[in-house]
Amino acid sequence: MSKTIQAQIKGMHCAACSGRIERVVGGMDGVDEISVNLAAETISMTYDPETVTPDQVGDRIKDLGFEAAFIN
Ligand code: 9UX
Repeated sequence: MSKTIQAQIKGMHCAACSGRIERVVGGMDGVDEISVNLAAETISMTYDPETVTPDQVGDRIKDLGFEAAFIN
């Protein structure tokens, strides 16, 4: 059963940033869908909690140079 959550992203200021997050997170195992809202600096992500956790996604986002705070 997939879950959908949102995160606030710190440090995402242009379309290259959002594209990088979209591509890298979208390529992670267990991530079904990600959409990035550059203006709001948020992401919405649908994922399989048996395969990947928000913490793991947050770490990957951190590797890219951003901070992710999951909201729910
Ligand atoms: Mo844009 Mo993002 O010039 O790390 S790529 S702000």
